[in-house]
Amino acid sequence: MIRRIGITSFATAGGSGVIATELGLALARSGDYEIHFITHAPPHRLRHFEPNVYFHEVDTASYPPFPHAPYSLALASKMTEVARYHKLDLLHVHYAIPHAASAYLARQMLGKDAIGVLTTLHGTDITLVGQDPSLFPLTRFVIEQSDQVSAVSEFLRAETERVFKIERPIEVIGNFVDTSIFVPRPDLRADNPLADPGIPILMHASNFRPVKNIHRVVEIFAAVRARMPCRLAMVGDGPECNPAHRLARDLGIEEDVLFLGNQDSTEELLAMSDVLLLPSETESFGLVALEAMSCAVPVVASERGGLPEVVQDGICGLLFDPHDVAGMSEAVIALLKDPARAKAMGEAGRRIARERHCISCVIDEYTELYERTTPSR
Ligand code: GMT
Repeated sequence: MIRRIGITSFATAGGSGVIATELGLALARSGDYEIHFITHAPPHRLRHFEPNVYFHEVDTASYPPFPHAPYSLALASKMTEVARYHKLDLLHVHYAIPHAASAYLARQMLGKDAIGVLTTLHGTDITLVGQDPSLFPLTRFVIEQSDQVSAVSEFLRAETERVFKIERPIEVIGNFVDTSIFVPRPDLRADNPLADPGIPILMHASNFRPVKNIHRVVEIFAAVRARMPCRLAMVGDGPECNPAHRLARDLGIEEDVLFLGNQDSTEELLAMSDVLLLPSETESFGLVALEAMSCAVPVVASERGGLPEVVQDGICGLLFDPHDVAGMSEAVIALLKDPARAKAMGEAGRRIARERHCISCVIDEYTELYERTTPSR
């Protein structure tokens, strides 16, 4: 019997939206699921028509007395409507705030027809946003009220329990990567459009929020650039983009830093790079690190959060305190000067991605959780 799942996430390029969309697509392709994306815009990775996949756009009414358009309420209404008319079996919401709150409200509105709610915690919903005093009680409430809860790393589970004093069970289901799309590309490396032949590429990809420590990326690059020719490619956009631009100019390395903005083909860009830099203040999982590993690119990253669960230190990457610019730049220089070691690390990363973090490795964990997700009242 086909199961009908409503999936809500942010529709932007961030990791939680990517995981939500790719999971929905994989479930729909299995033939056992009908997927209804309920989001503010078409999900970023929903590029083609796929059978068994539907998109329901949330319309937000703006009206003069409202200080802000009430998106969370419009989302709850849409979830209720879609659940009723498409006979959904459950709602799977990604990122606690506001999605789990809207799902809670939808479940109440459905009354005797209530469906189960699975909430997947992704990171900043727990480590940053949810801890804002204005949202703390609501975040705790919706985690308690969801029928099932999952977190993307052991770190995030422990942090959720510690910060919110949560005692209910939280399943850990890590991020995954499509290892047939994120592949090593010797063809792109040989004829690299990002730099002249023989010039190594350092890459950073994120949403350029303060938590990503973007200034450290530029400083690490400046230290490496002072010792050898190389280029830095910055993929993505966000509030720290302009300050990073200024810093690159102030450090006199502007000409070697490419700010590429948001790009669709992360898989190609990562495959063109020699090292991925991810010195985040914290990172619940670090999907882009996994995507780089799948492309056989070594990772120099922060040792914080869930990153050590993904990037095995010394095996497929090197981990440091996120403010250790000297340590990270020396590590990058050592890797660039020792191609055999960089290659071995890249190959180890790809092996780990394939063995532990491929979609088929995690899809059963989600479907088992779906089977257990029935409304609690
Ligand atoms: O990294 C971001 O700020 C985006 C954020 C999101 O919600 O899209 O990413 C979080 O979720 C990803 C998918 O589970 C994780 O891989 C990222 O590590 C996590 N970001 C942080 O914890 C900072």
